[in-house]
Amino acid sequence: MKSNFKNAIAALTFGLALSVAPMIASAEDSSDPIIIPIHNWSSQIVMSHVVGQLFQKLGNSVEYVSTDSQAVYEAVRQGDATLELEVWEGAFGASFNAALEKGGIHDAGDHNAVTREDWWYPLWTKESCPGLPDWKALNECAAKFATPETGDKGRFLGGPVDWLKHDAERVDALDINFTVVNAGSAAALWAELASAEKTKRPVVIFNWTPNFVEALYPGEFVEFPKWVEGCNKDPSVGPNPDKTYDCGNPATGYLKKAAWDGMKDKWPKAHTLLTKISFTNPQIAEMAKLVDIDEMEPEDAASAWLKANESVWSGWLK
Ligand code: TMO
Repeated sequence: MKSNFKNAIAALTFGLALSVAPMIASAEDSSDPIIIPIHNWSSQIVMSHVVGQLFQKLGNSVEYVSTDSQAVYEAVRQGDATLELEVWEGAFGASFNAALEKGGIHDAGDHNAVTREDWWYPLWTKESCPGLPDWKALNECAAKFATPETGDKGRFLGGPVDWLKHDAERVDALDINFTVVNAGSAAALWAELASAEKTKRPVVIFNWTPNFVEALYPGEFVEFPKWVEGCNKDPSVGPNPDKTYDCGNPATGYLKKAAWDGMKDKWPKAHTLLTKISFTNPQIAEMAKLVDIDEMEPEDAASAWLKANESVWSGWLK
């Protein structure tokens, strides 16, 4: 009786092994390169290389492609890029949602990180404009932020145009006495900050967290009317009944990963790894720091980060 039972189990196990084997064989990842899009801020570039190097540890090949940070959602939807590692709610939530609605892209899970992207000032700015962080103080102090370029209006130095596209609409909707000037690169924002620091000149620039900036410059975000769902679409939402964008960005935004729907079938192992990946605020700030303060090349920063943080990622490869 007992040995019959054992035989039955053995036969069952053998049968299972036979039927499972082809499934495992078909679950091999394609040898085609996984296309990883790279944008124009350091944490995203370093994180892309960190994850690319993890894919390589699985045996995958990867290719990095420089891509516009809004157009990338359409590229992922079409399978031209395989994934996106930093979907920031404030800057990209709308483009991501639009692509989700069209189909072909999916949410591959949240990072642990909580994000914020908005108008920001280094703390010395408050001495010239003590009503901050309330946004209404910007109007009282506009002249202190004026430059030859902006006349008697204050200057807000925004990021490159592919990040947040609606600063000018917000200025209009909230009737802020400021002009939006877009920086050509993230580096131009940091150069402005370093230059302002020399004479403690008041400045308002675009900034975000997690970032390396918090380790170098204490500062605060301007508090605009709180973000509410629909503020960017429905004029009746927010304090100005006639205009959209009359609110700040989310103060506790998400940071998501996204993937092309076809990734699950073409690179199943890499896709499983992608869904497990989750970075924290300090980890992402560190990735930015390696490039923006330590001046490492992104590839080298990624290798150094992986070497110093094996306990973070080793479990994800199992
Ligand atoms: C998209 N960014 C993180 C620079 O705000």
